[in-house]
Amino acid sequence: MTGKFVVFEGIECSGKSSCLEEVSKYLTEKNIQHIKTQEPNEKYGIRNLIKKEILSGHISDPLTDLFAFSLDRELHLKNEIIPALAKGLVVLCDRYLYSTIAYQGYVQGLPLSYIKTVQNAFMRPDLTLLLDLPAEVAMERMSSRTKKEKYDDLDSLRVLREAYLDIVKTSKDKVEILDATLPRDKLAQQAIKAINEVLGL
Ligand code: ATM
Repeated sequence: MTGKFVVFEGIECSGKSSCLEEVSKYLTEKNIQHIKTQEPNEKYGIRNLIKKEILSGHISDPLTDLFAFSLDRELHLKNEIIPALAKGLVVLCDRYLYSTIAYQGYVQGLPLSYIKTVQNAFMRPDLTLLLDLPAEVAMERMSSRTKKEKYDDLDSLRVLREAYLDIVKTSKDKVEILDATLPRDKLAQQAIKAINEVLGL
């Protein structure tokens, strides 16, 4: 039996991580084996490098960013995601392909066709949950943060929100758009409903 690969996508403060945690709790209650993971990933040192050099704004070159995130993805798939799926586990992943298209394509301006060619080398998820949130609400949620990163401004968030909606419009993947303004428990219920469908529950 092979597992299922479920990805959570959305702009900052859309509640991806907490939704992923709620889904994980649900799967644990149901005795469904799974792993929680994220991109960029911590295990290979690339997340720290990306945070320090790229998300801080120290380096700002779209191609460098594309290849840094792609290297991270290749290692992540090979060492973690594919082995977990082969064991029949559900993989819950915070960010994946659409983040690259949204951030390196729509915000940083790399041609979408080029990014898609690079990204086509990677496996597709069984389900992508897009947590859709207006940029203004994300800004409000972000206001208590002291440390801001590269894309934590209203203009970028607006572009990113529209980018995600645009990407899913033409995507052939299985995607559910969830209303991320909902309270945490209601949002998790929507995510669980979509996952149950994919798991055949
Ligand atoms: P968080 O895991 O804290 O959301 O940060 C990851 C950042 O990396 C996020 N930036 N913001 N805001 C999105 C960015 N990112 C890319 O630019 N391209 C990618 O392919 C991925 C996976 C993430």
